[in-house]
Amino acid sequence: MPVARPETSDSRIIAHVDMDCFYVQVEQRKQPHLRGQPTAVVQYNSWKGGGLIAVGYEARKDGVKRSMRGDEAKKVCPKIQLVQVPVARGKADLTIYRNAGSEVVSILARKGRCERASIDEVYLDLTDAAETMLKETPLENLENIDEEVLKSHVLGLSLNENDEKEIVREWLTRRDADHRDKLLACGAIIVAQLRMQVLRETEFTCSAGIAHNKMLAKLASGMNKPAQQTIVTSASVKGLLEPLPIKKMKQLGGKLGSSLQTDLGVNTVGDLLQFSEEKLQDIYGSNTGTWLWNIARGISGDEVEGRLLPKSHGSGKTFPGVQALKSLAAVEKWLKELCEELSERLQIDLETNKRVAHTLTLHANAYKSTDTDSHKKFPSKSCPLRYGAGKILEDSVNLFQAGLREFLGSYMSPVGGGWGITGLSVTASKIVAIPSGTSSITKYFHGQDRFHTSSEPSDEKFAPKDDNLSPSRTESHSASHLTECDGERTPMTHDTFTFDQHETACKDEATESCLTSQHHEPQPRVPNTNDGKRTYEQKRKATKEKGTSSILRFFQTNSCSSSSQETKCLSTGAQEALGMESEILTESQNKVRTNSWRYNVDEIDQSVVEELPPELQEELRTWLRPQKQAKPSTVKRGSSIAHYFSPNKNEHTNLKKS
Ligand code: DCP
Repeated sequence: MPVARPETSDSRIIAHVDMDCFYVQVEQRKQPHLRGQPTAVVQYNSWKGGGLIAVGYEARKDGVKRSMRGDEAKKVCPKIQLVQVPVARGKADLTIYRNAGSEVVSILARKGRCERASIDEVYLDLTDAAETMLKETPLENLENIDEEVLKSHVLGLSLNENDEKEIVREWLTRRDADHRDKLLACGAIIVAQLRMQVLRETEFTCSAGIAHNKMLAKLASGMNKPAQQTIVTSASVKGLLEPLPIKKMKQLGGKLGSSLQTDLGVNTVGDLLQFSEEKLQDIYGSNTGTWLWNIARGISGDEVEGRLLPKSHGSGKTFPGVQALKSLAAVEKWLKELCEELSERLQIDLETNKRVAHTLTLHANAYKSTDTDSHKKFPSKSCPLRYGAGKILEDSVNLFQAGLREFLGSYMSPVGGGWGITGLSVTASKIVAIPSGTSSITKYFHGQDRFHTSSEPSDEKFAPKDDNLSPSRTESHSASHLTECDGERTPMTHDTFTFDQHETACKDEATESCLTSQHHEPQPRVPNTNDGKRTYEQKRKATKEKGTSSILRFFQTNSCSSSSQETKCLSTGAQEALGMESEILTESQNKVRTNSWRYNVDEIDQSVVEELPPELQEELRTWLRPQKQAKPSTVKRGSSIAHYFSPNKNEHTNLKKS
C-alpha cells in the first residue's frame, strides 16, 4: 500500500529527466548513419522480426509502436531500420545501454541530489541550486536567457502562438512572481543547462519535467517529447490532475485503483477530490487514505534519494510458447547462464563500488499443462546471497525447486512433467556499501563468513554455517527496487513474462497492457488551466516549433564529433539524413505530442517495484518499507548566474569539431 510522506517543504525544486527513445539513441550514436532514419531496437528473440523495445520518433511518426513486432513495423514503415539488441549468453545484453545511462547520470548529478530511477530516468533535487541562483541574481535582471529555456512549456500559462518565447521570457523574469514560481524558473534554467550538457557530452537528447515534487515532475516529463521540458506551476496542478484517469496514477494501476473505480466510482483524479481525508482513511486505512487525499491535490513528500547506482541487479530470460522449459535439467542449464551473469555483475559492483548484495531472489513464470485455468502464481523465493557463481547457482536451483513444489502442490511431481517455465530471473538485492574502515574486501568477506568474492564456485569455508542462511529457509518475497536486470522483453501477450527485463525496460505488465490498449483509447487531454482560447492546432504548431530544433543544430554543426569512438564521424549520407530529419522530426511532433503523453502517463505506474511483474508487485508492496532518506548532496554554492549561463551560450554549436 502506498505510504503518505509529509512534504518537507512546499518549495522544493524537483526535476524528472527522461531520455528520449533511449535504446534507439544509443544505437544511433554507435551507428551514426541511422540518425534521422526511422529506427527501432528489437529484442533478441527474432520471431516475426523480433518484438520492438524502443522506437525512434521518426518511426513513431509513421505509425510504428512498441507493441509491434519487426515484421509488422516493416509493413507500416518499409524504411524502418531494425537494430537487434546486443546478445550475450544466449540472451539480451544491456551493458551498452546501462553504461550510456551512467554517462547521463554522471552529468545530471552535477547540480544536485540525483536518484537514478531506471536505466534512462533520473530524479534531481535542485532546490539548493535554485535557491543559490535566485540569491545571486534576481530573475528580473536576467538578460540572456538560453533558447532552450525559452522553449519550455509552462503549464497554466496562456500562450499566444506568435510570441511564445516572449511570454515564457516574461514568466521567467516576472518581478511579482511568488517565491515558489521564481524557484521553478531557476529550476527550468538549470535543467535546460543540464540537458544541453548531456547533449554535448553524450549526444543524447532528453526531456524533463520541473515541479515541486517527484510525482508532478514525473507527470510532466513525458508531456512534451522529445527534447523538451515542461514546468508545473502550482497554479496548474489542479488542471493537470483533475482529468487524469485514476489508473494512470503511480501506484493506482492495480488493485487499489480498481477498488477506487468499483467501490467509490472514482474514474479520474478529479473524482477523488470529493472524498474527505477521513472518509478515505475509513475505507483504506489512515496512511493510504492520507496518501490518496494528498495525491489528488498534487501533494507528495517523496524525497529524491541520493543514489546513482542501482538498488539491485538481475538477470533473466523469457521462454515464450514452445520455448517453455519443461524439465529441471533445462531450467538448471538456463539458471547457470543467468547466475554466471549475475555473479559477474556483482563482482564488478563489488570491485568498482565496494558494494555487496545480501539477498538472492528467484522469480519464475510457470504454467501447469493439466490445469490451464489455474491462476496460481509461481512463488518468488529468496535467501541470503552467497558470492560466487557456483554458490548462486546452487542456491537458485534450490529456490527454484522450493518454488516449483509450492506451485505444483503435493499432487504433482516436479520431475514428472506437466509444467512449463516461461520466464526465469535471479535478482541480487539489499545492496550495501562495505562499511568504511573495513581494511579490505577480503577481510569483509571473511568477517561475513558467508561470502565468496571469486566468480568461481566458492570455497566451502565461505559456505553458510547457519541454517538461516540456507536457501531451504527461503522467504517468499522479492527484494528488488531498482533492478539492473539484463534480459529480453517479450511484447505483451497474456503469458508475457516481464520481470526478466532490465531496469526501465522492466516496465510492469499493467503498464505494457496500457501501452497496448492505449492505441485504441481516446487520448487523455492534458490541459493548461488557461488554455481555453488556444486551439489544438495552435498547440500542435507551437510544439512543432519547440522540440528538436536545437538538437538538429547540434548535429548539423557537429557532424564529425570529437568523441573517441571512430563511428562518431557522420558520413555525407548521414548528414543528408539529418537534413531530412529536420522535416521529419518537426512534423512528427504532432503525433509525438499525442503519443508521448499517452506513453508517459502509463509510466506513472512505475514505482519502486516497477521492475517486477505485476503479480509480484502486490506481494512486494505489502512489505516495502519507507526508504532511508539519503543526505542531500552538497550543491556547489557561490556560483553566479553568469556561471549558469555560459558567456558563449551557443557554445554547443561549436563543440566537438575537432
Ligand atoms: N524498454 C524495454 N521494454 C519496455 C520498455 C522500455 O526494453 N517495455 C527499454 C527500451 C527503451 C528504454 O527501456 O528505450 C527506456 O524506456 P522508455 O519507456 O523510457 O521509452 P523510450 O526511452 O524508448 O521512449 P520515450 O522517448 O517515449 O521515453
